[in-house]
Amino acid sequence: MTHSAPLMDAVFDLDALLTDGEREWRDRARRFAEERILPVIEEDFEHKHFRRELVRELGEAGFLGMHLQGYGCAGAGAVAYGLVCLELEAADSGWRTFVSVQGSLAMGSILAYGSEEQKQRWLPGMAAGELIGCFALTEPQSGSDPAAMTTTARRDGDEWVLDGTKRWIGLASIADVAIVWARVDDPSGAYGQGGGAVRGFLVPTSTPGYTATAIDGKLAMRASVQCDVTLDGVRLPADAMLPGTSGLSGPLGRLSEARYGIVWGAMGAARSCFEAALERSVTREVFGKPIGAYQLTQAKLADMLIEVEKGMLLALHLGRLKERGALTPVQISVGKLNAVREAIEIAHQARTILAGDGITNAFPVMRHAANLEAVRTYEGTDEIHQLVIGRALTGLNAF
Ligand code: TGC
Ligand code: FAD
Repeated sequence: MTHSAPLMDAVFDLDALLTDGEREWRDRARRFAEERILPVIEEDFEHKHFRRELVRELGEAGFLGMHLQGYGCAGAGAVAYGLVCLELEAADSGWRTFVSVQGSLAMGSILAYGSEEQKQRWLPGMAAGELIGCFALTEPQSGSDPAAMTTTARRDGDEWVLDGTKRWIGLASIADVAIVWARVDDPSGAYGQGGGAVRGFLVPTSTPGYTATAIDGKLAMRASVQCDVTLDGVRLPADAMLPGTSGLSGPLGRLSEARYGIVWGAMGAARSCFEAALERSVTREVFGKPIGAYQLTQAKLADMLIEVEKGMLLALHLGRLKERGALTPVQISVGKLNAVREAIEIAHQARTILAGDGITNAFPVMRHAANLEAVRTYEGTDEIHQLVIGRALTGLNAF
């Protein structure tokens, strides 16, 4: 499966649009994926195993919070971060998700909204991979509509008391700290408009009343961990609240960061599927010829290549906008929707070329296809992003 990447690079010459530093980040992530993830991923996916020992190695490689400034983070640009997401997701979406949850959602929340003390306490260890963070927004009855959340934070003297349930929280059972989003129960209004503002809280997971249970029975993202979380009278000191944000714009702002990573990452999964299909098309003979010699196969390969390369060019364009501080949430919705939708189509087309063997784990394609169903749903479903784009086009809110 090696000849296709140079072929693709040659078609659009994406390399020429990158800096030396960006290529170095990409090559480092590609090596990490090839040496540390790919040799074990089929086994981990089969046995539902999250390989925790890789977390420190990801930290040593500089990938955790790599796009953040200070506190042990590398301060890399948006394109370099995107390329790392792409290379990790080319191995498995679960590892790109790890980097997204840890770096963009958890560390990103602390850096953007935390006090200096909170940043010093958590960020260096998280950048090094010594500490793990999670981001708890979704609830059993509020996924697409986080405004419907019912988790509360009640002020009791000098303390906060958190009660509620969260669902689908990545890494929650292995995390050291959870960023929990809750509605403040404080009629005085001292902690946000009308006393019902959504605020973020730093919850050390050793706090009594915090319970995380891994969700079993997943047929996607099997090499990563997502949990149900119960918050039962979780008592926290007054300074557990993130001081720098009040309202839903706090968590939604961090989602924008993670969604940006998916714009690149999904193209990694797509590239992996394309490479597997291309390789097979020149080695598998049917009716006396390689299947790649048939026009129908070539049409599929051509369409796959076009969408991978278009997706990467869009990701690069969004990355350059982000580096200029000009990237908008609507543009991110366009990128996320397109990247995941096309990656799913590419995975399905690749599977048809691989045919019978394509349903086995001798190829990565079914694993990517399954993972991409989760990626399609989290960080805003297709429908949510269509509605974001539709609202921007028409000025009419259809949620
Ligand atoms: P609305 O209530 O009108 O707005 C609330 C405030 O938020 C602001 N805002 C944003 N800010 C930054 N980035 C964005 N993408 C933003 N979207 C909205 C908005 O301007 C407003 O600010 P302010 O100051 O006026 O209060 O909400 P809305 O109508 O804009 O949004 C509705 C909707 C449906 C788009 C939003 O609720 C949404 O995106 N829902 C999807 C929920 C979701 O994606 N959850 C993901 C949970 S985390 C996760 O899945 C992790 S997966 C693992 C991984 O990432 O790998
Ligand atoms: P629902 O909101 O119940 O949606 C059901 C269907 O209705 C969808 O098709 C949706 O598009 C559609 N729909 C909803 N509203 C409308 C509308 N107005 N118009 C038309 N259609 C609509 N969350 C976290 O907080 N932290 C995490 O770390 C995290 N990681 C995750 C990892 C995985 C693997 C998964 C699967 C999920 C994760 N999530 C996480 C949760 C994820 O963000 C939610 O699953 C997602 O936001 C969708 O919510 P839901 O599943 O409750 O679907």
